This record gives sequence, C-alpha cells and structure tokens, in this order.
Amino acid sequence: MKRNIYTLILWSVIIASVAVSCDSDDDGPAPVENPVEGLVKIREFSAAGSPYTVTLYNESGYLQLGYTRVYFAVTDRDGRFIDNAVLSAFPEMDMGMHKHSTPRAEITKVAGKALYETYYSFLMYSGQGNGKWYYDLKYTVGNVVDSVLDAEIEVRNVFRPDGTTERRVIQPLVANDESGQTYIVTLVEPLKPKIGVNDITAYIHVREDANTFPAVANFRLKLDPRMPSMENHSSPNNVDLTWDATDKIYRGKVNFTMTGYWKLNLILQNQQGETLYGNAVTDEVEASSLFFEVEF
Ligand SMILES: [Cu+2]
Repeated sequence: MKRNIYTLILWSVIIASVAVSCDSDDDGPAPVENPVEGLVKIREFSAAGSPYTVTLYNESGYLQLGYTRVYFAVTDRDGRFIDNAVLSAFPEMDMGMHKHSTPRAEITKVAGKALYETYYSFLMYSGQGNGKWYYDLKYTVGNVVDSVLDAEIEVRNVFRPDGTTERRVIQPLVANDESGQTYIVTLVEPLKPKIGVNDITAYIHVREDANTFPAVANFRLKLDPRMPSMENHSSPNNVDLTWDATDKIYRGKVNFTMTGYWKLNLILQNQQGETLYGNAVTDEVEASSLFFEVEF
C-alpha cells in the first residue's frame, strides 16, 4: 500500500514537471481572444484556391444606406485568425449607364486584435435606381496576394421605426458657391439616441470623381434640431459639429428633450465660415435644405 502511494507521488511529480517544462518550452503567443466576439457575420470572401478566407462583420449583420462600419477577419484553413494581413477594397454601384463608388476610408488594423476595420458612407441602397452594388476585395498575407472581384453585396435602405418611411441619414449636395463642388454629408452618431444630450458625429466628403471622395477638414455643421409635430420646437444646449482632426470626423452635441421624431437641421459652412448649403429655421421656414432624421 505504502509503496503504491510513493509511486503515485513519484508519478505526480513527473507529470507536474513535464507539464511545467511543456509550458516553458512553448514560445508561441498566448491564445488570443476571439476577435469577432459580439460581431455578426455579413458574408465571406474567398478567392478560388486561396489558403485564406476573409469574413465581413459588423454590429448589425448587414450593410446599410449612409454610415456603415465594418470589420474584417482573415482566417487560414485551420480557422486561425491572421493578424498581419493587408486589405483593400472597392465598392462599386452598377446603375446600367453609369457606375460609381462611395465615400469610404482605408481598411486599417484594429489595435491589439486580429481584426481590420473601415467604414462606408453608402450613397444609395441596393435596387435604388435599379443599381446593384459589387465589391472588389484584395488581401495580402505574407507572400500570398489574393483578390475577389465583383462579389455582389446588399446595401439596405434605412427606415423610421414604422419600418416603411425612409429616414434621411446621408445627403449629397451641390455647394451654393462658385465652386459647384459636390459634398456628401453622412450622419454617424447618435447610433442609439436617448433622452438628453447625445454625441452627434458626421462625415463630410467631397466628390472628386465617381470613385474618389476624400474627407473634408475644418468645415462646420451648424445644428438646429426641431420637432415638427410639436410646433417645431427646438432644444437648449446643442453644440455645432466641428472637425476632430484625431478621429477625422465632425463632433457636436444634440439634446433630445423628449422621444419622438426629430429633424436635425444643418447649415454647411466652409473653412472661412461661408455657408455652402442649408438655411436657418424660422417661423416661416420650417426646415433647412440640409437635414437628417432621428426617431426613437
Ligand atoms: Cu447608384
């Protein structure tokens, strides 16, 4: 009996030391957390014969008109997440006689995660003007360069809570100055509006050609939120949207004093403070020609 106990202790010591040495010999990285936890898959892209698959995700599981943030995960055949990939993509809408892309950013790595991200400001939804969206995706991992071309993607329209009335979340406009430039203003936040002061953010892009829409810096969006159903009342303590050079976005504050339908009237001003588009709301003029809609 006693001898068996000694044997057992001996084996325990051996097993423990093997386990320890296995640990210390393993120079590989610690197991990483799942980088796509909490995200919903939109679709996969994989070039024929490629050892890698790129999967597109975001919070909702779909692309939509206006602002859509997206994430990309790159996996190998064993499902391991690749953290040194380089991705680029080109969305294009085919409208028969005419093709165009949409305002967007480069695809960049998310710090500390095997995940990549960008956003799109989709100018149109799938089916609008009989158009269809296609996506070209190029991905590089080490020496492997693969691409997927002309993958059809679906971009959904955006509705008010009734599910049928369109909600304005993006507005292309032609500046009322001699430049005649086309700008695209995109509402980003509030993504989850609440009663009280909300962060409001927006992008402004300028159209250089059908495929090129750089972000515009140092403009201003004057903000006047109104409730048309309640004598067009406004709210106190709103803050105009100004350029945040770090995040390359326009930031302000919008105060929703109650739930319901709000029209966010805006005036677009250039670096010199000259009005390029939009108008003040008055007793006679119920809305600006530049506005977004929020309802909650
Ligand atoms: Cu289009």
